[in-house]
Amino acid sequence: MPSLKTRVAIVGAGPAGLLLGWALGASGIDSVIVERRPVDYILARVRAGVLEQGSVETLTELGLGGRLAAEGLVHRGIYLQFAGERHHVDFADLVGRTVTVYGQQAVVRDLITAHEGAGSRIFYSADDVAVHDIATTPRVSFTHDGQPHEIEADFIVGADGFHGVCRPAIPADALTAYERGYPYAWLGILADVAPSTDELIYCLHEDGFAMHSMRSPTVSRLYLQVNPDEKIEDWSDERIWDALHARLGIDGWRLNEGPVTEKSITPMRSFVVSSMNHGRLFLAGDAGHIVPPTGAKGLNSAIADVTLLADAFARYYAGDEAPLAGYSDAVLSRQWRIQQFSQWMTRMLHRHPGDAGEHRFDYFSQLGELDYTTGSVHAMRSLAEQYTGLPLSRHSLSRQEHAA
Ligand code: FAS
Ligand code: PHB
Repeated sequence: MPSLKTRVAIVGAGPAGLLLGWALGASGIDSVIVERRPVDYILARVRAGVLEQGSVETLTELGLGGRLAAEGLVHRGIYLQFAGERHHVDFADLVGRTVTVYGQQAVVRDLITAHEGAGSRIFYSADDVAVHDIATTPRVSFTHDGQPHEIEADFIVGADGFHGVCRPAIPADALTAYERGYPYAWLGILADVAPSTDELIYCLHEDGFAMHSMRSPTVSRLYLQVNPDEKIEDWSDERIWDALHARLGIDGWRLNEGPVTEKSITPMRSFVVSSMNHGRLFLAGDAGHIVPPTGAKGLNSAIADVTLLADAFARYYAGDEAPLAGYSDAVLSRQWRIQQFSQWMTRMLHRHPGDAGEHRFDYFSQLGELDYTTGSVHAMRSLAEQYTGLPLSRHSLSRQEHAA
């Protein structure tokens, strides 16, 4: 059986795994990535759309900012829309930070291009991937082109997403999972049409949530709240556009329609596992936590985990073991702030099933929350601080001394 040796064996070539491999390489730390899907499948996945300022800085510092700078759409803020009115929340004015619209698909494409240029060791289309002896002498076994392979490593990183094999390899008595489901899902479309807005619109309508995002000056990305048991084949393009017009339409504004090139329904969950480390196995990204996409935190959390983990490995090999030992605590501390923000945005902006008729207390309470949030500079500053990206550590949270 072909056997490989490396410092860090990474399972998963999504954004977390690819970025970790690249960041480790930048620190001179050898790694091997093992991915079950073919590379074309990974490049075709659509998913997230917004990068926090910190994520843009991380990618740029690692030499991955070329196309991002040329094609990324820098946004000063977002719109919150409710009760027929659209309110702009200007992050740049409020906290001096922006976000960049640059799809996860583009981030992954840039990473794969960089890895190919560097001759990185990435096994795509790997079958029967399994991890072994994660607390002692870690190994990853898999089949590639019909041949069995084994990687001996100092460490394994599970960047294999929510349905991967690494988290389940941690003994059940060493893990605690915290989970919350939501009684709705997102139907998302990509459409070949210029966006009808300059910045993202998050909208609470009596019929449900809707969002207008984008991927470029010629491609729109839009979402609708639907029931979690909906089937995408029951949603014709016409039915989708009708619902988007009904929910997003306001006086004096028009939603442009165009050919729908992709549509899918994504369930929603909040999930965190503790700990993010067992023995010589570490988890990063969706393998360790999931958020509903309303706060645009999934991809950004994965990038934040990798930033912490790559730095911890660099310090470990330089003789300082503390950051690696403290990785899980550092990630989980920040992740619970991310979970809270994502849950807050989700509950504020989605219609709650059962909250209907004249007794729709939740709906009017949400309108009150949105009215306060868009009417108070303090509330908007809190939203802006969280949406544009909380610092990696709590100690750097902004602390404005209260006026005496
Ligand atoms: P990923 O799931 O992206 O990558 C894991 C990789 O591991 C995959 O390539 C998988 O094939 C591989 N893998 C799995 N099992 C394996 C095994 N046994 N062996 C080897 N490889 C294995 N976030 C947002 O912020 N906004 C959004 O709008 C948004 N939309 C989303 C829509 C969908 C349908 C999904 C599923 C997620 C969405 N997310 C969104 C969240 C998403 O962007 C994730 O946060 C992001 O992909 C996390 O990256 P990774 O941790 O690398 O996990
Ligand atoms: C997207 O463009 O896909 C997107 C943007 C913001 C979100 C979720 C998804 O909160």
